[in-house]
Amino acid sequence: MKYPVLFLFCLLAWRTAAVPLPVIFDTDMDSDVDDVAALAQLHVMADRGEVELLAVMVSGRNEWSAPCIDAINTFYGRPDLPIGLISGDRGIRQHSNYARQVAEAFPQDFRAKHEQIESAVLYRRLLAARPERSVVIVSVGDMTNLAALLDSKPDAHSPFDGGALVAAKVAHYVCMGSRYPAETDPGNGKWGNFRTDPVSTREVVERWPTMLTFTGGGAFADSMAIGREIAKLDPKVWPVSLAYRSYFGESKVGSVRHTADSIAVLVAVRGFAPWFKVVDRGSNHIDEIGRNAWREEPDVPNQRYTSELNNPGDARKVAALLELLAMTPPKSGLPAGQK
Ligand SMILES: [Ca+2]
Ligand SMILES: [Ca+2]
Repeated sequence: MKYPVLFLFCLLAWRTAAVPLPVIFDTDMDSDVDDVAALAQLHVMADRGEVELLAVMVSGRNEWSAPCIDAINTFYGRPDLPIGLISGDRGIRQHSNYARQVAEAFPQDFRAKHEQIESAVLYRRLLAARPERSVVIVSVGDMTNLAALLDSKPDAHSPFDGGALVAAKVAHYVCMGSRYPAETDPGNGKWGNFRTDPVSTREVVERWPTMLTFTGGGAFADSMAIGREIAKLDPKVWPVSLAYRSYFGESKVGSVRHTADSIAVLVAVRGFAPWFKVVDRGSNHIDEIGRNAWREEPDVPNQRYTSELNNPGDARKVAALLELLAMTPPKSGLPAGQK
């Protein structure tokens, strides 16, 4: 991919916010590989002063997801970033074509050194310590942990129950899930984030008390696919390259993959302008197997979605930006002796 010089300049000159946005990233980090690019992009945005990354939560039951996350965090110079494990009894285990490979190939100490803590408890501890309406949550996996958070009871961290704690401390929740305006697949497939744990999905969508932005997948995210350039990086140096190569190698999907999770990160940190079209009238309805439909009535003021570009011709530009972010070296430097 060739980037025009002016475009590169615009990317790198992106205005840095005065105060980094405090972000908690909630990911399945198992079946699909776009979670890896999304986490890499958050780290790069943290290096640039746009984001303060507070924690990463794991929403699935694959035992390699957390060690893989720790390996990526370590690569970006944040080896002790807290990682929360799946909360409660719900949720599923999905296979991963990359999580174990990354966890075993790169330095990480998740099982040896990290606190083994459920996400709902970690959310409570982190939210209780932050200012009012300050934290941004981005979920790019199952909604299991967020349902457990809403259901949580007062504890040593906060006298509030989960719903009240979220209402007090969360400014904005950006949720990558499903397709818009509706997902109508009649099958029972466990895909798209809403179908993996539909009970939790319904609970979170019905009860979330602060601004909730949904971002779509499907053709929208396919139009901004990345991975071809990432996979050219040395997989012995770059976890993101090993992840994409492992994913492409075994799944035979091809040399690019959609950016559903990256789009959610971009919207959460940099907002909708200039690319993303917003629909704010209406509300999201989830059926018993986790299919969704956006309805104009009732209009729920704190729900909105984006699943379309203002100008579809910008898809290549957005993809180039996302791929470049995922390929930006850590501020802490590449591992010693490697380029
Ligand atoms: Ca670690
Ligand atoms: Ca995901």
